[in-house]
Order: sequence, then structure tokens, then C-alpha cells
Amino acid sequence: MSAVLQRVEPLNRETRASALLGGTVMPSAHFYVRNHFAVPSLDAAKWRLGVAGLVRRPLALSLQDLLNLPSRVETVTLECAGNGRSFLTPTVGGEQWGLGAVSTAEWSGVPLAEILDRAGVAPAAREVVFKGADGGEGKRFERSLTFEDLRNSEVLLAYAMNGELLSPYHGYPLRVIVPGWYGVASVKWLTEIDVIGHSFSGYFQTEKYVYEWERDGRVATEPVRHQRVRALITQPGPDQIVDAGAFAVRGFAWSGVAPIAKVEVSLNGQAWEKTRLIGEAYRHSWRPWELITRVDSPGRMTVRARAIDQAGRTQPEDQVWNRLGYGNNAIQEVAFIARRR
Ligand SMILES: Nc1nc2c(c(=O)[nH]1)N[C@H]1C(S)=C(S)[C@@H](COP(=O)(O)O)O[C@H]1N2
Ligand SMILES: [Mo]
Repeated sequence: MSAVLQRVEPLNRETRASALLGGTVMPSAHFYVRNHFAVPSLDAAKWRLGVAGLVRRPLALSLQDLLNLPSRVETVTLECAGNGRSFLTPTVGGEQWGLGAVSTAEWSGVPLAEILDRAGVAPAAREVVFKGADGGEGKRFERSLTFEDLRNSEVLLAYAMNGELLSPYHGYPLRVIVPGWYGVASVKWLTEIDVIGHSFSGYFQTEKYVYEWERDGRVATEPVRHQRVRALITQPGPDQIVDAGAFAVRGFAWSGVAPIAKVEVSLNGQAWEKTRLIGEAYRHSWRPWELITRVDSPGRMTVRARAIDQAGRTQPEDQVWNRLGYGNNAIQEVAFIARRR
């Protein structure tokens, strides 16, 4: 089995590191899936991307129109803000994700800026609302970004994932990719871009995907935005049996805020050791790391890994609880067993 099914309808599925087969990019069939509603079935022949609101020239673009526009390919990691939620105590509602709600793919599409340039944004514009085709219970999946957000992130309107048109699970025929942000910003099954002059307050923007704490008897909130810095251990796996002797610890690290500066590993609670960052340093992709070390005595062992980004951010030792269970980037610990060779 290569995926952990969280829920069948709407489909929610975790990924497993073993599906990476040693690469950085997750094969599309193993990429995690996070759906709030049933997958809408869109007929690309009839589908259009509408661009409306505070623009000089409203547009209705077909998939073919988009394929004819200037394109870009980018390796980007998506992580659900609920990744790691199941480790929170007290338990919070929502999908009980382990650490498999994160994956990386190579996305191809049209930079949002190309489309906005063609439509001509009016001076009164403040935000861009992305509307998905999915919905239910009187809601629709919609999210916005401000023009300031757009200046700091190169948003892509992606029609392909790992060199093939998107699958229905991942937003066919078109989805938003917001590099560095938690996955919720990357609206799938995009049908409309609405340029507005006020701040958007849709359900998935203001009711969900907000950090919420009680402080001094008051409720404080903050919207979920960039991915927090995190290292994931892919080797050893939980309860894996390894031979004593030379031993490799491996994983990935990413941060939405700044590039990864270093990743450190601690075996059995001993001093942190610096790992080696390997592979390409794509700005918005997770970065592979490894530490070749030794385990000399047999028995139960633990390994922990923590990432530090170039903004100086690192991971908390303990969970930082919040009511909806987002952004739990507490340091991961994996227990394994060393045996005499
Ligand atoms: N239209 C639509 N877009 C959506 C969602 C959704 O339910 N509907 N889920 C969001 C969330 S919370 C995440 S984490 C990512 C997951 O993308 P994936 O399923 O391709 O991994 O899609 C985002 N885009
Ligand atoms: Mo998510």
C-alpha cells in the first residue's frame, strides 16, 4: 500500500515517502489529495476560465487558449495546513492527517500575471478571488489573494502536473499553484477569477484556515498563509529494523518563508548533528537531506530532525495547539530498532 486513505467521500488521501522511489517529485498517482467536496467533473471542451470584476477586458479562456500562452514550469511542494494534526492533544476536529499531507510536483502553466495583464486590472482592485467548481451545503470553494500577496509570490495557473494534464483529483483542467503557501490557497477546478475592490471573506478564508487561540480570555486569530519550516524523516521508517554499523538518516525539508539553511539530526536525544543538503535547491520545493552516521549498540533508538530556514525560523520542540489544528510543525521523532549485524 502506498497511500493512507483518510476518507472516501470526499476523497482525502495521504502520501507515503516510499512512493517517492528515491526522487524529489512525487508520482502524480501518489500525491496526497485534499478535497472538501465531491470531485466536480468538468468537460474541458465546454470549460472556460472567466476573468471578471474590476478589469478593463473581461476574458473567457479555453484550455487551448491557455496552452497557447507563455508558460512556466516550476517544482513546488504543496502541504496541507492540517498536516500533522493527528498529533495534537487535546484532539481537534478535521481530517486526522499524520505527516503524509505533503508532496512535491513539477507544475506547468501560465503565470497569473500574464492573464491579469491581458485583462487589465482597474485601479480600484484590491484582491483576486479564485473560484473552484466544487461546492455543497450552500458553500463553494473560493479563496483570495491580495495584490500585495501576488507581488511576493509567482502564482501559476497550472494545467499540468509532472508533464501530464492534471488528473480530476488534482483540479483538471486548471488549478492555482501558490508557491510557499499552505495548500488551501492553491484552488483546484478553477472556473473564475474575480477581481474585487474589498477584502474577501468567504468561508474557507475566514471561518476555516485561521489559527485560533485563546489568549487572556480573548480569542485571537490569524489567517493561515505560508508553510512553516519543517523537516520530514523518510528513513528510517517508524519501527524499522536496521543493522548496527553505518547508517543513513534521510528526509526532506521546506519552508514557505525562506530557503532552507540547514537541517540537523539528533539520535537518542544526543547533540544535534548537521546533515548534508543534497539535490537542487528549488526555491519552493522541499530539499532532500541526509546524514551518514553510525549506530553501534543494538536496541530501541529514536531519531529527530529539525530544519532551520534562512529567515532563522526553526521548529518547536512541542506542538503549538490551535483550535482548528493548523501548522503543527513540531519536531518529528521516529523510533526504530538497531540489531547486531
Ligand atoms: N476547489 C478546491 N480547491 C482546493 C481544495 C478543495 O477542496 N477544493 N482543497 C485545498 C486544500 S486544503 C489543499 S491542501 C490542496 C490539496 O491539493 P491536492 O489535492 O492536489 O494535493 O488543494 C486546495 N485546493
Ligand atoms: Mo489543506
